[in-house]
Amino acid sequence: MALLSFEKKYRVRGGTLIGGDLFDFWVGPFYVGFFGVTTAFFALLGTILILWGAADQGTFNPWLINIAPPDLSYGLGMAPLMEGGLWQIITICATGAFLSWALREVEICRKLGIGYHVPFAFGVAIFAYVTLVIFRPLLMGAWGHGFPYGIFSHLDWVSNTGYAYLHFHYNPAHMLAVTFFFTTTLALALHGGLILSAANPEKGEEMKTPDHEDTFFRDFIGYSVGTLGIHRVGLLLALNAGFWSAICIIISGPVWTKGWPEWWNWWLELPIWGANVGM
Ligand code: UQ2
Repeated sequence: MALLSFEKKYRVRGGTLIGGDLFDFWVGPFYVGFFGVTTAFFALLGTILILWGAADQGTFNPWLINIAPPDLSYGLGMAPLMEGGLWQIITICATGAFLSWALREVEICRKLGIGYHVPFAFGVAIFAYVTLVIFRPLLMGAWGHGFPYGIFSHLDWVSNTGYAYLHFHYNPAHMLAVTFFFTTTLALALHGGLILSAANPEKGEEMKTPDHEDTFFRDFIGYSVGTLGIHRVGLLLALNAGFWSAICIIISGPVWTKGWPEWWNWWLELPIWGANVGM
């Protein structure tokens, strides 16, 4: 079906989660919906507050703008606007915008009758963000544990947080997350390469089929995961990268307060070594 006639067929009312027909329309190519309105509201308000914070800070240099969370002494209370209060409201706006964006994806999925894989995947990214700026600060008793909104300032936060646990690469969940990130790039490189090798031939040559793709990997490693399977593998790898990132930071502080290298002492403390070995 041609794109235009397909869109005419699916661009019908229904499938909304809230608001009935109220915002059930398109603006140009974009579906609006109740959550399109709330996305726009939160994103606009959050952006304006960032610009306000930048003005107060005295720079509009995008590298240097820094919206810092409140001092730890404010605990889980509200802080004055220019002492972390802006960060608190911007965090509410960001979370509101991300959740609205995910729910707008859900409404579009419902209209089309397709699965919820995309909003679910985005939900894992939202989970990782909310873990950093809401769940972990809540568990540690102060909003000041959230990360600052700024390009260099958030890098400083990541570096400082890493050193606070001596060596973050010894965090086992961090190891899993990094491994999933790398494996995701491996899978996407294999998949992108394989598809282009078959489906994007030289001028004058004919496009090859999925059988060619399967056969390449059967010849190569004796196994093909299949054309549907590779997308399942890809989604699984990518979701695990985000998920274990959230786990690796939520356990740093709320569960483990010492250096991460020391966590591995459980290995030395196993009762299988000689009496003169281990701790
Ligand atoms: C494949 C296949 C595809 C693919 C790819 C493979 C025809 C078009 C990339 C090969 C992938 C395998 C063997 C699994 C890789 C697993 C990890 C963890 C990197 O067989 O089917 O479809 O794109």
